[in-house]
Amino acid sequence: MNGSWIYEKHTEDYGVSWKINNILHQEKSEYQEITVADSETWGRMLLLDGIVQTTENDEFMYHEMITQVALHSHPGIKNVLVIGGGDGGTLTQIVKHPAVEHIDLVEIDGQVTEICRKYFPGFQPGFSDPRTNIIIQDGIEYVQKTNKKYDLIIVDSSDPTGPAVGLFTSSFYASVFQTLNNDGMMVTQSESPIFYADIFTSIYRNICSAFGSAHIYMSTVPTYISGPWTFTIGSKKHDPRKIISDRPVPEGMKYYSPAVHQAAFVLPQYIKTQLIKAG
Ligand code: AG3
Repeated sequence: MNGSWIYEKHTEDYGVSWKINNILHQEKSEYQEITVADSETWGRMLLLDGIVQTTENDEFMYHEMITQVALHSHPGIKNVLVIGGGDGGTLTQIVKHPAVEHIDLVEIDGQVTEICRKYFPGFQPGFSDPRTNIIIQDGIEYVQKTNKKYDLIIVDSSDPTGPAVGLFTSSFYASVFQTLNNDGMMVTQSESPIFYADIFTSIYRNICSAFGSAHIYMSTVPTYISGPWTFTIGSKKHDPRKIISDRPVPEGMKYYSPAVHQAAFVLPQYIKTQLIKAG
């Protein structure tokens, strides 16, 4: 296959086309169709059930932001749990912090991890770090059953269809709350505020009801439906908007900086209105 297009359909009247050079891998796992494509503009791309999950060239805009904000606002992060994130991009950001002692990554689909290890060399540092422990299991079941407690839980899921549906419910956030230490923090990717407006507001409501409050911040990810992307934090104690001063920013950040950290919590008016309407 040479120079063909992948069409990513989002709604009845909106879709995106990606010109790709090559399909490097495609298979149907127990849970989903996994595709690794090679494109001129975005480099290698991972698609699950036809939806772009990450690309070599803009992954930093997502992975730095889903990790570094919490890692720079919680002063005592030693044990981290990542739910989803089987591509290794989130892991690769976390291991940049020497203060982190242990990371459990719970991914439902072992094939995603296998394939990404092979095709995304940029995510190798996360997989090969001795502090990383990969568990192939349903994240919902894991937080219901585990006796372990974490300082930080990151939910790096795909959209709320297929295996990820349960990761957006209030009962899941209640289990996450239970699985955190007394000053623990959680962050989840919370979708496009435009194309997933209902999900985005329901995540906010559900995290508020589990944690008493929730904090939203944003990034822009060109390869996710139209760009604007949200993250939502539930925190038992620490204010995620306050940057701790004694944790150095890892070298080589391409998106995150303390100034970006602060600015990311400033929400556009249309989003504030959405949240007010949602109650
Ligand atoms: N995490 C978020 C993917 C969301 C993509 N959604 C979309 N394009 N409609 C993917 C895993 C990255 N580590």
